[in-house]
Amino acid sequence: MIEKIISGVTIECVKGDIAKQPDITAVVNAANAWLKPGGGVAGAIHRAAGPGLEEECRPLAPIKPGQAVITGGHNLPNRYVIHCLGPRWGIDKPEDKLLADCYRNALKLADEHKIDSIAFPAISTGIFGYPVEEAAKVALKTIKEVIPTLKYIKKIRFVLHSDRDLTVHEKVLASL
Ligand code: AR6
Repeated sequence: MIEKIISGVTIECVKGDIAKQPDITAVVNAANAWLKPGGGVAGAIHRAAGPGLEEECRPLAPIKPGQAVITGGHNLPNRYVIHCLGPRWGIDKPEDKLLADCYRNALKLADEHKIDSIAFPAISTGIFGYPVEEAAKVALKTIKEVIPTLKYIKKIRFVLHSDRDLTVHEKVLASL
């Protein structure tokens, strides 16, 4: 686990499960356009949240790549879920702009809801095929750019699923 403080906001990278972050107010879902339970992060979040989440999501769908929408956390230990649709590598272009939009829009939405802490998975780097190091650079660069505009968020956590993804994000964070 490493952390870095930028303009009073703590950014940290941990290995773990995005659905098991009880000390965080909002967790981010790497969603599909229809906001349905799927594999990976979306599967873990919907399983832990229960069917009420899918029900709340239905009228909000479909969403576009780069977009973010907010719901309650239902049976998750978190008050909110922010659902982002990442770009599919090689399909939704330009991938870097759309991925940056996810992080920017999620942080903006969280701050509008006076959320103090938010946890992100590595959006698009699983089923959507975005190379993890490229994705980590886009994610952390965008977060650094957005931080000066935030009023309420004090903690931003990356929850990585593998040792390799953790190492990549730690390296990019250290070089920020
Ligand atoms: N906690 C944290 N990270 C996880 C977890 C977890 N429980 N499970 C997987 N990861 P993905 P995407 C990592 O595929 O690429 C879904 O089916 C995973 O190893 O969840 O944006 C949706 O329905 C990878 O590094 O999201 C969409 O159709 C990262 O989280 C599609 O997949 C993202 O992997 C979205 O694809």
